[in-house]
Amino acid sequence: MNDTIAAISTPLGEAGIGIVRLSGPQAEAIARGLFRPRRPVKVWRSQRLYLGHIFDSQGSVIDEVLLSIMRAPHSYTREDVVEINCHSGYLILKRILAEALARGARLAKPGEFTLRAFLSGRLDLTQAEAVLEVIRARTEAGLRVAAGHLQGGLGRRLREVRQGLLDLLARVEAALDFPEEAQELEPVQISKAFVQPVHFLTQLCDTYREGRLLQEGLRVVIAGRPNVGKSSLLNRLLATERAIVTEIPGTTRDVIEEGLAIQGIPVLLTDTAGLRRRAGDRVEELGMAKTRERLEAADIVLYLVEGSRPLDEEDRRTLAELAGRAGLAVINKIDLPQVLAEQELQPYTTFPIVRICALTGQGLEDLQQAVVDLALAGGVCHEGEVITQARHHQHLAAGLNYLLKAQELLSPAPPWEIVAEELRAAIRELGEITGEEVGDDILERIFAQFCIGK
Ligand SMILES: Nc1nc2c(ncn2[C@@H]2O[C@H](COP(=O)(O)OP(=O)(O)OP(=O)(O)O)[C@@H](O)[C@H]2O)c(=O)[nH]1
Ligand SMILES: [Mg+2]
Repeated sequence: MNDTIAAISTPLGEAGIGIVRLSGPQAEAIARGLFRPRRPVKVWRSQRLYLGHIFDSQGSVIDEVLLSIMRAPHSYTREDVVEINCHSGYLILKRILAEALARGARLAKPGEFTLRAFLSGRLDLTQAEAVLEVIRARTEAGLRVAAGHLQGGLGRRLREVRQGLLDLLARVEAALDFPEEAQELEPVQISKAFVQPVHFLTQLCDTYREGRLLQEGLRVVIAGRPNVGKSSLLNRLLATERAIVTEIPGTTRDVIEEGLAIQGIPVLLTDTAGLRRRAGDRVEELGMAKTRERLEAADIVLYLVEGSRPLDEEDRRTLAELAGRAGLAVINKIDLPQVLAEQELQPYTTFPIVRICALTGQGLEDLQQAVVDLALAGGVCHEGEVITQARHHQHLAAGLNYLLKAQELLSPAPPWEIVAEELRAAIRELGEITGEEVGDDILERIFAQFCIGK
C-alpha cells in the first residue's frame, strides 16, 4: 500500500460533476502538481475545498475544479485522499486522470479504495461488502438493510459472539494444558455457554431467505400454453408495452426479463415462450427449452391458463411437474365467457388459484398480494440484523454446524481436544465473515465485483 492510486470515481458520462480520486502517500503532491488555486494558499488544510484550475503538462487548462484534501487518517482509506471535482465530461475526466497517472499515480483496481479502507481497519469485511450493497440496492427495504450493514452492526454482533467463543476456547485449552484443572471443566457449565451463540447464529441464518430476496430479488416466471396472455400479464405488471402481444399462438419465442418492485420487493419478472406439445419450428422448440430452464430456477411460478377454454393435456402435465413448488395458478381472460371453473383446476395443482384479466388489469392487485404472500411465506419480517450475502450464510451455517457438533460432545466425559477443535473451526468461520481470518483469494473475489473508483 505504499503506492498512490487514482481513478475516476463517478460514472463516465455527461453530468454536472465528475470526481477523480487519489489515495496514498503521494496523493497530495501529485494533485497539487496539477492544480493552481485561484487565490494563493498559505497553508493547505485538510477537509477544505479549494477552487482553481487543473493544468496539463503543456501548461494549458483542462478544467476549473474544486479540490479537496483529506489527510490520513481522516479519510475513506485512512490514507491521504484527494478528490478533484471537475465537470463530468468523458474527455475531461480521462485527461485529469491521465495527468495524475503521468505524475506517478497508479490506476486503481476495482474496489481498491474500499479494499484499502478494509486493510487499514476502517471498515470490517461486512461493511466493505455493504458498500456494494448500498450502491446496488433497488428497494427501500434493501437499502435499509444495506445501510445497517455499512454502519457495522452485523460485524459488531458477530465479533461479540466470536469473542465469547474465544473465551470459551481459552477455558477449554487451559484445562487441556493443565490436566489437573480439567476436573474444573463442568460439561454442564460449558454447555450453558453454547446456548446463546447457537441461538443467535440459528436466528441469523434464518434471515437469509428474506435477505437474499431484498438483495437479489425474487425470480418470478410466467409460463403457460401459447396465447393464454403471458406477455399481456408481463406488460400489465410493468405498465409498459415491453413484450409483443398478438392473437397468434407462439408470439413470444425468447425469454423476456425485466426488473420491478412489488410492494417494495425487488422482482425479476420473466415472460417465456408458450409450452405446447409440438413446436411450430426450431426457434419455438429452442424457446420452449429455455422456458423449462427458467421454470427450474424460478422462486415463484405464475402458471397461466385461459378461463375461456378447458384445461388441456399440456396444462395438466406441466402443473403436475410443478407440484410442491411455490407458485400460483392464474386463470386469465375472465372477461370472456368462462368454461374453466376454479373447481375444475383445483385437482390438478398444488398452487393457490387467482383469477385475472390481463387486458383490463382486473385482479392484478390480488395477484401481486399473492406473490408477496408466497415470497414472505414462513419468513417473518425481521427486525435487527438480516444477512443478505450467500458468502455470509455459508460461513454462518458452517460455524453453527461446528458449534452444534461441539455441543453434542459435552457428555459427562467429553473429549475436550475435539471440543476445542470444533470450537476453533466455528471461530474461524465467523472470522471469515468479518474479515479477521480471510484469505487473499477471497478478498480478491469480493473486491473484483466493485467498480473502479470505489
Ligand atoms: N379477452 C382477453 N384477451 C386477452 C387477455 N389477455 C390477453 N388477451 C389476448 O390474448 C392474445 C394472446 O396474448 P399474449 O399476451 O400474446 O399471449 P402469450 O401467452 O404471451 O402468447 P405466446 O407468446 O404466443 O405464448 C392477445 O390477442 C391478447 O390481446 C384477457 O385478459 N382477456
Ligand atoms: Mg407471449
